[in-house]
Amino acid sequence: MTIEPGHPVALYTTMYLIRRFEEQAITLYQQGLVGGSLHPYIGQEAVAAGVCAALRDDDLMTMTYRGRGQFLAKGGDPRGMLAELLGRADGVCRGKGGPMHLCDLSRGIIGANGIVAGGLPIAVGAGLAAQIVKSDRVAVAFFGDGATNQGAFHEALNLAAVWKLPIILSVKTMSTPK
Ligand SMILES: Cc1ncc(C[n+]2csc(CCOP(=O)(O)OP(=O)(O)O)c2C)c(N)n1
Repeated sequence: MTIEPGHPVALYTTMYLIRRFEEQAITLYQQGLVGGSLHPYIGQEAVAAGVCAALRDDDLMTMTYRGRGQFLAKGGDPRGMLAELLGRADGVCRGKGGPMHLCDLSRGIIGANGIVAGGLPIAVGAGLAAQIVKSDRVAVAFFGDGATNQGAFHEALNLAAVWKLPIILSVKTMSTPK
């Protein structure tokens, strides 16, 4: 039996994977094994699962430092991400990105960003590139409501609207454990 993306079982499986990964990540962080800061995605699993279920593999995505949920939902490798958190050479960014700067170009994950609103202009650039090469792929930017106070947020939305770019904006407004 094939379970299609978007099926409730597939969505729940993704949400469960994210929750369990984050719980383990918190444990590892508390043990001092994760470099930098760790911003949990617990409580927002459904957002990543739902949005990413509607994406194709070649659609592009940016997220924040709280981006591990989206990384998993877009098909990123849990083992590679875990190794990345631990700073290992077999991590998805060879251990140089850590928990806040994940990317996996093979899955269209063009980058998590430690700068609030930093992913929005990058997603707009990805949308512009898709438009220029006449691809029907889309670019998605995940961000928190704090990003709406940044100039980059307004500049990105303005350009996306004026140029009619294939951009999806996914903002979360709930508070999350820091
Ligand atoms: C440009 C910039 N200013 C300040 C910070 C420090 N900072 C880190 S997280 C954060 C709060 C962001 O809130 P929000 O965008 O709602 O996302 P959340 O952390 O709640 O997911 C701030 C101000 C930063 N990373 N980047």
